[in-house]
Amino acid sequence: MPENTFLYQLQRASAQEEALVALLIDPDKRPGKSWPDPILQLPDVLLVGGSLLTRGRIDACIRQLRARTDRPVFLFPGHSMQLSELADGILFLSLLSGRNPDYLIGQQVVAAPWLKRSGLEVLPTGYLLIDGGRLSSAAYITQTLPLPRDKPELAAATAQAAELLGLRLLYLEAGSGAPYPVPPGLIATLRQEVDLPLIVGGGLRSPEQVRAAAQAGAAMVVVGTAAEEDPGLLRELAAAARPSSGAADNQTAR
Ligand code: 1GP
Repeated sequence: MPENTFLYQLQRASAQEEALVALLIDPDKRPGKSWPDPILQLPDVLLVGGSLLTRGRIDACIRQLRARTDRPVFLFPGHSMQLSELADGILFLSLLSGRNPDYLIGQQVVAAPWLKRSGLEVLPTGYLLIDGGRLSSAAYITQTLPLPRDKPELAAATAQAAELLGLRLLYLEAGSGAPYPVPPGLIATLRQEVDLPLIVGGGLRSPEQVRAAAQAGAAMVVVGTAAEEDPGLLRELAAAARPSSGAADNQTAR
């Protein structure tokens, strides 16, 4: 695995108790230009996308981000309409927790010819919705059921299928703005059962929750809503994800 890939960074993070930090930028909610510049230096990667975009434009959002930060930008597409060659890479998601063929393979077929030519780093990712305490936009838009949060054996079987199918990452998603993030116990179970880096997002609002996810085995935590509401909070959340580098970040980001 070439060391300059983002997949390599995730694999390395997977072996540690610290986690990388992703800031999710939904162009509908808070466009690229409205983020304070120092905040955009904090995450290891910027994810751009959303379950449904009504106004925001991916290209315009990435251009705004590029002008203000050198952080890598990866697409986190809710749909094959959310592609852009301005990004560095893409989480190429297959919604394995659901049984909607369009999100398991249909959107991917539409996107594949473009992606093959794009030069983007493609990260084959099993996407698992986990019940976060309310109906999420992702579950509604895809018309799929999330995995129960108290049945880690179901999530583990799904994760093992992802690994055996050859996917390289798993994204455990409680849903944007979820009342409850993915339970640390469930993260820990998957960490034991599969040898894939785990991305964990949805409902992470406090340093304690972020720390618990990192300690349970997340290779990367994703923060969206909490930072949209209070961009300054990202500094604390990033320090909780990777305490050994938190102090340095605090100094550069002020
Ligand atoms: C959603 O995991 C992300 O896809 C982020 O969720 O907005 O709750 O941080 P939040």
